[in-house]
Amino acid sequence: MSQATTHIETIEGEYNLNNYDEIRENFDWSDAKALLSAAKTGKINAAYETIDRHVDEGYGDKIALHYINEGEKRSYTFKEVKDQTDHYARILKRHGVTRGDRVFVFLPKTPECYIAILAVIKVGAIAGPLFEAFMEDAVRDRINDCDGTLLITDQQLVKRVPKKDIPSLETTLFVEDIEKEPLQPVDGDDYVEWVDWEDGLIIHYTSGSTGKPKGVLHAHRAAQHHIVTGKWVLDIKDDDVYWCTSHPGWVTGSVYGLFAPLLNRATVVIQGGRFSAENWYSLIEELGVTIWYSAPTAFRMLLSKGDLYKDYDLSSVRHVLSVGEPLNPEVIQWAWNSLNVRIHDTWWMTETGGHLIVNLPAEKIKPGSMGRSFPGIQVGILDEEGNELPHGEVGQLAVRTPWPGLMKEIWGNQDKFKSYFQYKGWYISGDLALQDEEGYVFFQGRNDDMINSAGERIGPFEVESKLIEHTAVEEAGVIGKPDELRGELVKAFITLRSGYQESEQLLEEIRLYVRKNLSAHAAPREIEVMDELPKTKISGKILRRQLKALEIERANKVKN
Ligand code: 6R9
Repeated sequence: MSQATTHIETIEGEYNLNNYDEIRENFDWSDAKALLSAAKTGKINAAYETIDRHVDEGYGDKIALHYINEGEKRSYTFKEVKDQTDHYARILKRHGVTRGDRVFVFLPKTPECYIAILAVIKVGAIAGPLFEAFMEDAVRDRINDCDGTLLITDQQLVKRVPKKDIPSLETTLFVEDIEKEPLQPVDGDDYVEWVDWEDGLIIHYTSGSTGKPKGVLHAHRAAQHHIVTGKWVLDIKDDDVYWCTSHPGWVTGSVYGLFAPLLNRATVVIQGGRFSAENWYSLIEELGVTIWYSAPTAFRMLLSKGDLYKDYDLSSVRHVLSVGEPLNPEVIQWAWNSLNVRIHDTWWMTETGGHLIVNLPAEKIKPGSMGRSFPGIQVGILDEEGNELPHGEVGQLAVRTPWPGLMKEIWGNQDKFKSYFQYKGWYISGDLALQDEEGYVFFQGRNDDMINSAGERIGPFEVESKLIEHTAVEEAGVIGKPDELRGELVKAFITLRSGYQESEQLLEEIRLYVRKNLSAHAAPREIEVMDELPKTKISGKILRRQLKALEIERANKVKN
């Protein structure tokens, strides 16, 4: 058991005087709904709630977005974002986009990416944001799976869109062209399509341990979950400058990079370009970031830069959060000692649509734990029969259904959808965990073969499929190898076809093949050639668990 005994206690009254005991006690999801203006009407539009509403309520001049990328800096007020989303919406409508259509957005982390997503939602269509590093296969599989009809991209990324293999795709729009068109607001024009709470909002493709990525569809009702967790977990107040480092192609980037902060009228920072400790620290200093949401790998990268933080004034930061992978106590300790902040871990998944296990500001943090269930959420640790286990025992991490952010469906895959709900009244996460007497939950790993590298979900099957497409590869088994910086790194065990000789050059070629066709983050960092892969006797399936055990055994040998 990895239960930690040392606590960093609360910073009593430092910045947050909310009475969380009272909040936990009195919480009701109807309070979350009441935060939305749509609560008063039968219909909703999450894009309206996110942007237009604030303009209607008199905050049009407030800064909604700051964009910063290698010296380039732009800012947009809520009114400007509204006008821009109207502009995009007008063009989408001109191209015949209607309620329920799947419209993909394949753009780098720029204001146009955020605006495009919001415009799609505004006209009642379902937004399909794609991560900017995706290569041809990843793009094709996703758009094909849900028959996307329109794509918003740019002249660079379109090179990775194999249009001829995507029959449903009728229209491709380029931001360069959209931006060139004059903004022509027609008085009285309104592009907001009022939809039902159950209507589709956004579709995120995410990996599991088998098969291709699945399309997790969320409904507009999730806005209740977004707004209330933005208020209590992100702790957004009116003068906050909020920065989430994730791209909206990942669920953290859409829910907590876009919806939750803007629903709460925060000023949101969008940082373009790659990670660099210097750029990150200077961004915080320059824009006066107050709330910062990132991932353990990023924090570990900053930690590895030693005293660099001392060169910057980071005193604006008052609240820091983490998600996506286990947050090690060392990192919490580092942030506490060097940056003088606590890192608040949060646990949730693409499928859950919003935070479920959290550390509320000013509540006690137990390093090593992911926190406690959000008010209104009940966590259970279940055995293999679906019975609840006592405190301290490791089992399947489950959550009582339903809650507003919970996915609506897995696109075109009822069986997969049902597999999350095999025990009546519970959602099964696929994670293993234990819970202590105070309700703190301690992550113990995955219950399947899914890989988590730098907080990103990678399906071994997808990588294996790509590997065996290479002419030299006979068979492949892909696992997450424990790694200090990234949590896990993608490691492939392969056998070679006869006639091929192992060489550095060949392995590099295979690696680049996956990188070029699938994506950089899924490409194996290590490839090991074996004479034979371990397999089950009966079905001949590759035993990933055995490969993983081998790696863990090797790592332990090095340590001892
Ligand atoms: C939001 C997001 C979900 C999986 C999840 C778990 C892992 C997420 C974590 C964490 C340890 C945390 N995970 N948060 N593990 N501590 N605080 O990450 O969604 O990409 O769908 O990944 O990530 O294994 O099941 P997603």
